Amino acid sequence: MEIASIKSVKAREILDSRGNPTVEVEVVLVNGTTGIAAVPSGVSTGKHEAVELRDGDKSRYWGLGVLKAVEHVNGEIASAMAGMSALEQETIDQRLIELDGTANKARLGANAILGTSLAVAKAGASFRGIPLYSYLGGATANLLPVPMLNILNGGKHARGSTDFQEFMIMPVGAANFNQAMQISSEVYHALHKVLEDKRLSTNVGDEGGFAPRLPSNKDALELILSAIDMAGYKAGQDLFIALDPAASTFYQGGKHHSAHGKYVLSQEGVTLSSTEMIDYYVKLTSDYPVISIEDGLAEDDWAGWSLLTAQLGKQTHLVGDDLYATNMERLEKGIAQKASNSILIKVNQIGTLSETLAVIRRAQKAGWTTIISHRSGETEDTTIADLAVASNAGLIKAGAPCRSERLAKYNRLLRIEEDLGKAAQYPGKKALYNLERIK
Ligand code: 2PG
Ligand code: MG
Repeated sequence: MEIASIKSVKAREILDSRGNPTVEVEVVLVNGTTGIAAVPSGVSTGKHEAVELRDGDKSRYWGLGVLKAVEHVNGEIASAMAGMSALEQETIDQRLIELDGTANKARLGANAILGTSLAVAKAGASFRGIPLYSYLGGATANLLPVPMLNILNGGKHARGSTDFQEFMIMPVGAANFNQAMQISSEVYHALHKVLEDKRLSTNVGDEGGFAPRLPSNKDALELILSAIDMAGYKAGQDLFIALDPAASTFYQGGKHHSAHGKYVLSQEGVTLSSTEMIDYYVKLTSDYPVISIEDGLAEDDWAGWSLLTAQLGKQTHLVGDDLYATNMERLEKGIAQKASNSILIKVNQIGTLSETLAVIRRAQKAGWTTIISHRSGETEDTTIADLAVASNAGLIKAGAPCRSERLAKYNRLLRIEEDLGKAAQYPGKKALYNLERIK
């Protein structure tokens, strides 16, 4: 047997940042090299995502246990992987897909499959004696991403706050990633002060951003502008604002005929049609330095997405998250219908590293931008930081500069920047290269 062959694969149930069970996988090669990876988990999950297998046994963890997925790794998956080379990621991932045999990884569980896929990649990198980002991206992987930091949480991540799920800052004016984190942390702490001064809550939501009770999304934007100003920066120059309304979470009815569905902003007390929702964004982007809107419309409102892109696509990133679910077929449909100009990438939406990389490459080929993303339920695993550099994505979203499961990713990027030394590049505004107002 080759020394890079897989000797054993073992999974265990660990807990994520919300205290819910998730899968961790450990791969050991014949020469003793190991790779370990933990799987993230979302709460505003799209319906087109690969299936996260949960036990449903109400006597444990309110039904959220992952012992079945763990069993699948320790049994079927471990047997299939034994003897395969850890250096052939695509062959490994293909084998996992075939073994599962379903279109959405429902049989073995996308959590079981992804944990294995990522752990094999880490073992491979470690076998080669190089960092994961260069193992996956080669010598040209030197682009640090512009971080998109979710400093104000609402929606399903902080009930009682805003209707929109995420309000992010993008420090495009920084000279490098290190400075990007400094600016972001300063603005985050200025926001804390702004909230305190207004006697608003400084408690945080699932992704470490503040979660004050606010009457409207505009109030959140005003607070962030005040914070940017207080920290001594210029909005629209040093920092842009990005939104993830996660519109599928407030979209109601008309499932198959999106034209009949409604967007219900309950905090604001308004109900909007798809076209009215688009008008809302047109107004918002003209009133505020909002450069990016993720999931502005619902996951099956294809007609609305094309309309939104026709109206705002030259000046604003329109990012499909639930819309594409990191799925190649859905991405192809989006490219054909000009449904957006950017895609959010989440490894657990699709379930293997190779499929994720293929989706990133396809989107880049179409001239779109790609944002590597965490989930609201995270662990100390930092794979997505390496993935962002490996794929030259240029953008990452990993939550607020608060809570260690979020900082783990940003801190990993600080180390990568140091490791790359002079070769490291920070794109700044160029990360938004496909927008006319940036050129
Ligand atoms: C999103 C994500 C991450 P969740 O909607 O983009 O911020 O949330 O992981 O809960 O789906
Ligand atoms: Mg989203």
